[in-house]
Amino acid sequence: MFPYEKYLRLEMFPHIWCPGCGCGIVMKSLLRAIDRLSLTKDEICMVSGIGCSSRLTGYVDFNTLHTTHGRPITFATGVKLAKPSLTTIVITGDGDALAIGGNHFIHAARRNIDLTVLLFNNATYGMTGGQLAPTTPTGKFASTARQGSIDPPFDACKLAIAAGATYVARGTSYHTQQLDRLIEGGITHKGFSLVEVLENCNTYYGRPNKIGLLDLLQWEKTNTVNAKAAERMTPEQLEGKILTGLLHQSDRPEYVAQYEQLISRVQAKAGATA
Ligand SMILES: Cc1ncc(C[n+]2csc(CCOP(=O)(O)OP(=O)(O)O)c2C)c(N)n1
Ligand code: SF4
Ligand SMILES: [Mg+2]
Repeated sequence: MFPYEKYLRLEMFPHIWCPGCGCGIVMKSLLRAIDRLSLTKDEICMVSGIGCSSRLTGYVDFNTLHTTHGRPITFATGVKLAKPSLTTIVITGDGDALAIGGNHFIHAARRNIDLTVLLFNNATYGMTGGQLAPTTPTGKFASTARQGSIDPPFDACKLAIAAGATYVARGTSYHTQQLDRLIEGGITHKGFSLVEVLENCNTYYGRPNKIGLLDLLQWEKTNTVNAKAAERMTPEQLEGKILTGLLHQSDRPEYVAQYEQLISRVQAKAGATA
């Protein structure tokens, strides 16, 4: 049995998550990935925004910052610039990262700043009662889309790749072993990493859409295909499927390292002219 307690602030329990919520599954995956990397608690800083998923930083025993809605990447950027040795992980929801925080998401990817963004995509604003998110599939119901959404949803991974992210992966709360590896890969990658996780909000997404918890998990299983397996499939077989696994990895200069070089250059120049 994995010793989750080792990484938890048990005094903060019971947690706020509904029975069956995907957030706990993803948190456990994150803890297993960290354990496999043999990182000490002091070497990690986790920064979250506001939302059910963002509540995670209260429960885990690392350096943690629970910040404001849409701004965890901003705070994490400050942490990383001030102390580059910290492995800095952003815990964020689909509303937090892609709606109110969308601009910060794009520009951190563009800068290729060495953060790992763990994006909990439950296709809704869970914490505030199931409003329409930029990830809610067209036609689905939400508390602000009583007749079904007419909005097309974002693909967070495509957005991150287009903006310049250098590690982009997608997992689900159903495929937990795959998710462990994707998170591990994101943390070890030097540069902006996105790990999007399709997870369930059985309360505020499932209920208005009349989808029970098991069917939500079944959906994650049957509607996703690993990108490697997809290479051997026909367009007809891939129709309607969402790709999971490592979707993109590239190598280009990381922002904090460049910033430190810039400071050294300026200091050397100032020293030479003093
Ligand atoms: C500036 C600001 N605007 C709005 C809110 C209200 N609010 C809190 S959480 C949230 C949405 C959360 O959705 P998401 O980020 O997807 O997280 P989830 O709860 O689904 O995990 C909103 C709109 C807020 N706290 N602050
Ligand atoms: S409202 Fe949804 S996201 Fe929030 S704890 Fe409940 S199931 Fe999870
Ligand atoms: Mg959400």
